[in-house]
Amino acid sequence: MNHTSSSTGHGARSDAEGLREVLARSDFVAVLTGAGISAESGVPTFRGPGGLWRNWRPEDLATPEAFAHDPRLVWEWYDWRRSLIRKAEPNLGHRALAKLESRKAGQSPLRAPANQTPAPQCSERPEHPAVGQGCFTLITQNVDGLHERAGSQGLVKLHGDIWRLCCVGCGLTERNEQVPLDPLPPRCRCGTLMRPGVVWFGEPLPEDEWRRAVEASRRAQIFLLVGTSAVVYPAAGLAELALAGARLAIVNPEPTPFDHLADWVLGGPAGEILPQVCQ
Ligand code: BJW
Ligand code: ZN
Repeated sequence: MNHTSSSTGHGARSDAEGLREVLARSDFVAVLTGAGISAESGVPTFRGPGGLWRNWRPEDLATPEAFAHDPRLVWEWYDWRRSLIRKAEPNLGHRALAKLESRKAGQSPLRAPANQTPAPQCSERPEHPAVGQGCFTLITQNVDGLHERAGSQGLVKLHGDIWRLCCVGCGLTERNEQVPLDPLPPRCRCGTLMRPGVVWFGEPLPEDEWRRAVEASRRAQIFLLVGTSAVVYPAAGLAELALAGARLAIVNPEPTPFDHLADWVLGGPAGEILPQVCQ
């Protein structure tokens, strides 16, 4: 189905063609994705029909207190999710964003002409500190690794990575792709339990990732909010930051709290809409 009708009730546009043109013309593009972009890969979302929080309470599974109280239960839940994610493949939505990133890196306004030494990318210039690859920044709340597997390079990961473990005591992190996991979390060499390397409720976001996300959102000319309910902060606040100078576009089959502020609301699945707008 082609989601290209003209406008929504509150005046936002819904034409994929118009958004495609603006994305193609913009030098600074930021995208914030959430669980919905992986839904078509078979990874469950958190909220809404079929969402994880329909069957489990976040405070029992996604807080440091929950892990301290019942590490085995939390570990089992993450083991189950890892087994679902292991079977999943990146979909057309992930791939469209990776393609747009590589196209934007090629046409960066900071790039030197072909016969000169290449200019440093945004991240190497003091006036354009780390914003990812070229002037396109993909920020994700997802921990599933599907953006990386689709080829995204300069990804900003706000909520960590389900394929990493982190020591509760000394903070050491390590990659771990074992599926299934052992029934109990392993101990770090310092003797403390390892936990999933993700950000739980009540925990701060990784500092460097957050700084990159804020910079990219402030600089953006167009900010895309894809597959997120946009209710979890501080991530959702990036759209508010961006709105000071950027046009906002939303890709989501369901309404979000930002729809009334958006220039585009494309109401449909990311796997259908992103390939149309990221061409
Ligand atoms: C499709 C689709 C398709 C379907 N195509 N779309 C006010 C009150 C109470 C608390 C707070 C408050 N303000 C802030 C807080 C704190 C809290 C918070 O925001 N709570 C709110 C929920 C109320 N935030 C935090 O605690 C954060 N930390 C913090 O604030 O720290 C402060 C601090 C500072 C200094 C020191 C100490 C602390 C941390 C938040 C961490 C969130 N963690 C989780 C789990 C991550 C690990 C894991 O995966 O297990 O992150 S919760 C969960 O929600 C996960 C997600 O990344 C996050 C966002 O969800 P997302 O991605 O938006 O998914 P859904 O399911 O909500 O939405 C999916 C959407 O897709 C839907 O809209 C669908 O319609 C759509 N969709 N199919 C496109 N095919
Ligand atoms: Zn340790």
